[in-house]
Amino acid sequence: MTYTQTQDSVTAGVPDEGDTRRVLEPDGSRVPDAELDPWIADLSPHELRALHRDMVLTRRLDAEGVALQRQGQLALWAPCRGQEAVQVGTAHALAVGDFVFPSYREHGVLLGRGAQPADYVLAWRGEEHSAYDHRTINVAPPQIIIGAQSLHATGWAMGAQRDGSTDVAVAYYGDGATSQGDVNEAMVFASSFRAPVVFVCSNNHWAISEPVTVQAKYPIAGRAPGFGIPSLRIDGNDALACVAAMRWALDRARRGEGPSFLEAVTYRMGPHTTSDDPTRYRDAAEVEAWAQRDPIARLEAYLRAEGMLDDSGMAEVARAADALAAEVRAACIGATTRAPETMFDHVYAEPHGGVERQKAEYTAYLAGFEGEAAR
Ligand SMILES: Cc1ncc(C[n+]2csc(CCOP(=O)(O)OP(=O)(O)O)c2C)c(N)n1
Ligand SMILES: [Mg+2]
Repeated sequence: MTYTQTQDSVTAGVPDEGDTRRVLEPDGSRVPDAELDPWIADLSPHELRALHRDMVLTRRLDAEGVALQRQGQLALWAPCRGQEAVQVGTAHALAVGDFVFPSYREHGVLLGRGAQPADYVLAWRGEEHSAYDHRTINVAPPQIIIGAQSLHATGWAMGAQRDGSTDVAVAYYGDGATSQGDVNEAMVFASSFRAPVVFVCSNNHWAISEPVTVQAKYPIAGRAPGFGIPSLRIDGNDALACVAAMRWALDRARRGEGPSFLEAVTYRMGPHTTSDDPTRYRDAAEVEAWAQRDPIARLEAYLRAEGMLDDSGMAEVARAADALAAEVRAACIGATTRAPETMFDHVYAEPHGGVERQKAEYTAYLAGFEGEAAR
């Protein structure tokens, strides 16, 4: 199973939705896919409801992140609204020992890995060098350098391979990242060494203000086979397709078949970050069209039609989402802000003359402001 573009879509240009694989239509109706279906046949009603619940929780916590930034409690937030299915669906397929190398937008992946309330916000508040202990949830710090995590994931995977483990590394990045050298170099290495790594590209149609059509004249999933890496182009707003594709990719990696590439076609409903105003560069009509393909409403419609979710179940999920948001807010506001000069403290494990000098200079600089607040 790998992505191949049809002649029709080649002549029509980059296909948007036409050739994505899905098992749920936007209205929630189930459609068969002979290759994806076996990977999700065992999903119990409990697991299906958990997928829905985690997506609702992700959306709620994302809204809280935006609100906290607007209220001056966070320096920045990168919203993930609209991308909940690919994040929650792929994370659901992971095993405990797998290791995730995320971008800055993967709040739903963190949730799927068991993040604690503070884990979502401390880095964006500037409180710690990293937001969490990466060994607790097997997630590397959120990567800001576009695409760099693809190399880290590939290196980790090559290490796991040499250890004889069946753990898999996963790199999450965006459509824009696929233009970076790092991502392409990672794919060459992963392919050459058959590294147990899955590349998950969330094609949310925009790299800040750059539309994906500028960077990709050919579907992104279609590039991977050129590296010798099988790929799938899936509907990134179909949580079940995301679980299925991820299980396929993880299984290949665990059986020693090497890397896989998933292009999840989705849409960034909000701004790039809280510093961005997308109305300056994109049409409201485009956003509205994608609102009709909402990932949460889609799974909800399916679960309701199957009798697995009702109003009281929905109300319970909404309460859980509000409770999580309250915990995240409390963890954010209650964080102990350390003195600015402590940022020099853990650069090296042992004392370092250069860092000590910088710390002394910076402390003297801060002392120059003493008494300012009183004036
Ligand atoms: C190496 C590097 N170049 C440029 C930037 C600035 N930058 C931050 S986000 C971004 C766009 C990334 O787009 P995409 O990969 O599609 O991910 P998305 O933000 O849409 O999730 C850019 C260019 C950066 N952080 N790192
Ligand atoms: Mg993007």
